[in-house]
Amino acid sequence: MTTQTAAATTAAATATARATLTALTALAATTAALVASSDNPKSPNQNPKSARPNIVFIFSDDHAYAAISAYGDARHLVDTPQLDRIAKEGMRFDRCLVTNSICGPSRATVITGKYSHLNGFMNNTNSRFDGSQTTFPKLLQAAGYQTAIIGKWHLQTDPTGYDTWKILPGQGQYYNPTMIFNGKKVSMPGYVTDIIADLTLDWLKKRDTTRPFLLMMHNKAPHRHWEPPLRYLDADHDRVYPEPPTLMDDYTGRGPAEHENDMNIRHTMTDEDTKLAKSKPGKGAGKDGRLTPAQQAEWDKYYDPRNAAFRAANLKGDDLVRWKYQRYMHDYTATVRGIDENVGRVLDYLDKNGLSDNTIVIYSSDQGFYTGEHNWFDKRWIFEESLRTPFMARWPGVIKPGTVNTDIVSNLDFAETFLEAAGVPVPAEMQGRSLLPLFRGATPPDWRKSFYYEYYEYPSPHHVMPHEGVVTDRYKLVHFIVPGREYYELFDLQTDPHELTSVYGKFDYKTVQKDLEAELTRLKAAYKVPATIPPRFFGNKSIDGGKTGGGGKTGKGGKKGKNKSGGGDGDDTGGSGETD
Ligand code: SGN
Ligand code: CA
Repeated sequence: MTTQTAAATTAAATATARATLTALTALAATTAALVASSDNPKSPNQNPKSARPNIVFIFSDDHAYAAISAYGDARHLVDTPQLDRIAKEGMRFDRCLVTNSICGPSRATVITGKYSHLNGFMNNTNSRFDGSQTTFPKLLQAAGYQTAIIGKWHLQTDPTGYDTWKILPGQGQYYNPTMIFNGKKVSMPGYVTDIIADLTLDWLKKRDTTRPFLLMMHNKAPHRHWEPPLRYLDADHDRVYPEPPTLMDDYTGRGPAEHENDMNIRHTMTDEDTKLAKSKPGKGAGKDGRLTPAQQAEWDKYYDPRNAAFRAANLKGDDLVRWKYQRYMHDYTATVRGIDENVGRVLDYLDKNGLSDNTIVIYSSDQGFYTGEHNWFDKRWIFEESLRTPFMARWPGVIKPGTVNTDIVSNLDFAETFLEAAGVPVPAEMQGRSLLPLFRGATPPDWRKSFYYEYYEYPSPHHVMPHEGVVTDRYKLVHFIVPGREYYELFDLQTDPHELTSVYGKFDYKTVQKDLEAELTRLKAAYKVPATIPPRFFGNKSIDGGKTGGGGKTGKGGKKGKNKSGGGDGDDTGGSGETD
């Protein structure tokens, strides 16, 4: 069910693209070692057409598709002209589903091409990435690619498979962050998204122009606490953002999981989130208090009068929720503006230096995110806003500009896609499938029609009950798996697009339910999901009375804990990790 916006790819264009790609793939596969030296050194920035493509993989943290204008959300939260360039000049995927909707697990899936239960990174709490396993950057590196990751990493152990790694420890900080450059701690003045782009451009300028490259530019933004570039504080001119229809959701029609969550605007959102919190004594405002006095003054100039007006209004109940939603959207979209501008700088560099033709550019996020739908922020759920992540790809000559794909694709497919594009064989243990045929506009007839999802981290942060499920183009079967509290929900997205009423057990859905239950069983066997989920997958001690030996936090969301590797978002970490 692939839809092409422009009246379908012409046969000629497809044939040309296919022929080019077949030639490319064959060449790269057979002459991997030779290709590097066969690149034309006289044309340093223009990889010859015969060379393997470069890959610029831009990733953000918690970027909702609703906050990319190319995705056309009815609220039109923000204009993202630079990100939209990728969709306009390439392909927008409308149903890119993540395997496990939180950060570390998503990133581990992306680099291994495997589900969490096999790559060993099940949650952000007690998982540590085993860097000795096979990853696509390692395979590209072995095949002669230069490999670099710049920005957020969040897999606790040091990156492997990258010639250059310049990462943020843990979650990283927005202002004047600490970074780790190939193992060395460095203090970086400035705003995190700008810094990541500066380092990315710097790497591009200094790279070895005789070899193809994999460059992963991984933003921290727009992660909580949504701290904006100061230049964008007033960018929306106090716009009143339209509310999502489910802002006041009371979870009627659904089970205990939706009622018990701790990620809602009404109760969970803190004064740090809304910027009502006071500056830290001796430090600046914001979660990490790292603003300089001059930056602090800019922050105060924007927030102080607005916070005073808010306090004077003494809002309560739904009015208070509405105000918090407005502040959230202001801050969230301002951080997105920072991403958009900086992605534009990188695209411009590629264009101006003759690199665009032979470079695959990907934009995606580690997962989707709630921008007020169901009264939520955060992610984790199998429900649409967190399950679906933005995914746009540009590859001139292969991807037809302005196309849209609605097949079920996944972050499970990224590794396989990059490997095939580079002509590197995809290891049999990888569980996804290369998207190259979809890039060419020719979805194979046996492309997946159903998708398996798993989520484990519980109870903290955010108290979202672990669940697994199966998703098709129309239905979603959810199985909540907290030991002793298991239950199912079933949603029909055609009649209930906002997933408000479970029809599990309803007579009319008897056959659908039976089929989906069988499909869930089939997918779990195919993907080698353990028959019983080991308690350590949940990551927290409290779920099984302390037997899991999790390294992290207990209790409800928002409370922070530290693990041995020196947790926290601060610069006190000795390694690459932290608990959340
Ligand atoms: C922190 C956030 C949570 C968020 C997790 C995981 N709290 O714990 O809101 O769900 O990170 O995010 S905060 O108060 O520290 O911001 S993830 O993107 O890394 O999965
Ligand atoms: Ca994330």
